[in-house]
Amino acid sequence: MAPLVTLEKHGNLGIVALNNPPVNALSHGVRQSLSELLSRAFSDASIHAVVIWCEGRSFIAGADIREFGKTPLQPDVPEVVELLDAAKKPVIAALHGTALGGGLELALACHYRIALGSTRVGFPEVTLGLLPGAGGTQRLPRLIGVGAALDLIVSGKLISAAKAQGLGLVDVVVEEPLRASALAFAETVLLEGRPLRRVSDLVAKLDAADQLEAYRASVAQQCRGFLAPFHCIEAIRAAVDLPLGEGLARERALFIELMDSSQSKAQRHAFFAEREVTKVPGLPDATAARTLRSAVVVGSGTRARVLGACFADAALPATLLAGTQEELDNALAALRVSAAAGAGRESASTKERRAPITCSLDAGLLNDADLIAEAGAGDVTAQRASLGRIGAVAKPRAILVTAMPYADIDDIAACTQRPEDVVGLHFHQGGAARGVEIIRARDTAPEVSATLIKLTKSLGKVPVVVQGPVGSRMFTAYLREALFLLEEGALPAQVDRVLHDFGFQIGPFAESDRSGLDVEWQRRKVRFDSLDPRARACTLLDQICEQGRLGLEAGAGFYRYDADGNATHDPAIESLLLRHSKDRGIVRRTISDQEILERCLFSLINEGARVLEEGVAARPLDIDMIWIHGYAFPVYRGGPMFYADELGLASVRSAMLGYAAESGGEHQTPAPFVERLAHALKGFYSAS
Ligand code: 3H9
Repeated sequence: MAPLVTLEKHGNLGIVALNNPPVNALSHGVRQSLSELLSRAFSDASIHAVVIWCEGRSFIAGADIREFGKTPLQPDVPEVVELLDAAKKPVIAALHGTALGGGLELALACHYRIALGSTRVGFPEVTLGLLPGAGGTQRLPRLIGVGAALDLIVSGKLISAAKAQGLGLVDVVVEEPLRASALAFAETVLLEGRPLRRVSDLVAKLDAADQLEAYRASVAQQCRGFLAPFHCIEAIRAAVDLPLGEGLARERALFIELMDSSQSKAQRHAFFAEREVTKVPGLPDATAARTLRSAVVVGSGTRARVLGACFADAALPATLLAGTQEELDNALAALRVSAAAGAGRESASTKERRAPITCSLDAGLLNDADLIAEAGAGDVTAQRASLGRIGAVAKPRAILVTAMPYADIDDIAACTQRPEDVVGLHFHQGGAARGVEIIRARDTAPEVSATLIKLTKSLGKVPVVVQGPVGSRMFTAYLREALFLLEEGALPAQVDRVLHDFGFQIGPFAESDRSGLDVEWQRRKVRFDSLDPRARACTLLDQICEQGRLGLEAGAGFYRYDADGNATHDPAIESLLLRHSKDRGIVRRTISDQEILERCLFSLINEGARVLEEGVAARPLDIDMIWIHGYAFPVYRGGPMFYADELGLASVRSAMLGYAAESGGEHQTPAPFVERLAHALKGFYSAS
């Protein structure tokens, strides 16, 4: 195996090179060799300046996240950073790819930083529930000012080399080849006798006395529930208030607090799950994707336009197939409106990649498209018939996509003569969220799933391959419990507040209104015969929908909405609830926030357990990714299945049994999988 770090001499320059693929993370082995070779270079009198650079596609992308939560091994990252800070000869960091977190902290302790133009730098620690813990919060505000440091550290965003140079974070942007440019730069530093510029010698000053408080207030809403952003602000405060040594100690204490927090554990879990989720069991990494040159979306309504826009954004030219001239005109007008709304808000790369999206009445287009999505049928029967017709005319190996979130995918695939080409696709939140479910049927060909993974990943989405709808199925169980709480005595605003306080952006009723109550109502009608007696008798959704209150778009649902879409409590809904409870013989009672939270979440978790047991989702991380990226489940709780494991399934089970005994409902009966795991004192993630 190639050494992780090497020291090479080039005249009077020392080149310390890291080689720890894929991203040169600062693993224990790297830290050990790096500090040994840096010490050697610093004590070698024939070396006058040192260049640090990395092999492979990137400079150092940070500490090795896989080591977090394990016994720390020396030297740690701060020790290596301090070694650099104390260097008595010029040290130049040569950046390319990404220089992130601990990697950027290391570069900040060097005297000069040069970078290729394509480099991106940043402190993404906050996205892992952490803060830069190797001097980043102390050195960055000293170098680029408190305001810019707050923006970079609290947002966790990456910036370009040009922007970093503008901020004074990077000294020079250089051309390829980086190594030669770095050596030339080091020679210039020596020739010109440039001083050792230590960031630690600078002073961090506030722009205004209340700058930190004002910043905290400005991010309070956006960072609600998260610990790390506020710890970042406190650490930056220490850079202003304290001498470097004390500031570093304060940063360390705050870092350790976060590292030990349940939030960081959950966010680190989410980081790895996001990378694991596309390594689908039974779908070899090397599965070749089919070539896609054009897509046709059958339909011209909202669902069809969302799909068409996603395909176009993924560089796949898309045509919406309208049924009538009027539908075509409406679709074109809607496309123009959304193009105008998006103009100016999208990045240059999005604009550059986007393929055209058009609308047509020509059904002949179906014969030649590589991908055909059915998004026009109003119900499952129509969907089956339409896909059957499409399957008969589409060319061989064309992919047939169904976009009906609650349809049985095997049943739909069976309506075509080519089930291997059929797959379901569901973009959460109408394409606005990162979550996407790729629903494969029993016979879906592996390369069909691989094609959709590739397509959706190119959009920056988090695709999850499942065997049937997962998110919508679990949402139904969650909403069902929330509806039971309404008939027992709660009001929509109370339930929504409790789930919002837990960390969801919005609660189940506001969420249902936003996505349109007709979706859930339709699903209820399709499944009515299989519902348990209590769910059948809980007709609240039917009553509300029958009044035309179909949610936000209709101006009323569980709430009433003003012209700007702001929700208000509606006395009509309260009267409806009182009447319904009375008719059902239910004596309304005061329900505690804890009961609301537990019953809603445990219903969600319980349905997740069934989904796993039936093999509809292969792994708990699939469900967690769907809920974090599709339903804004708070990432700092790691997703419903991770959260359940953190609570302990034995305690989830006993709380559920308690509620089942009180309300006499089957709905709070733990799923057999929960029972088994709870008895074995295992969790979803330690099931096997
Ligand atoms: C830190 O630095 C703390 C310090 O302040 C203080 C310390 C005291 N460690 O994302 P990709 C793996 S915290 C370990 O698919 P891309 C990743 O799991 C750290 N492993 O590639 C994947 O593995 P696999 C601050 C890591 O090109 C593989 O590398 N830094 C790390 O789409 C490829 O990753 C960060 O938070 C790591 N640091 O994106 C940066 N990074 O192949 C986190 C990646 O087994 N990393 N891996 O699935 C990233 O944001 C992206 O990986 C990056 C590349 C942009 C670098």
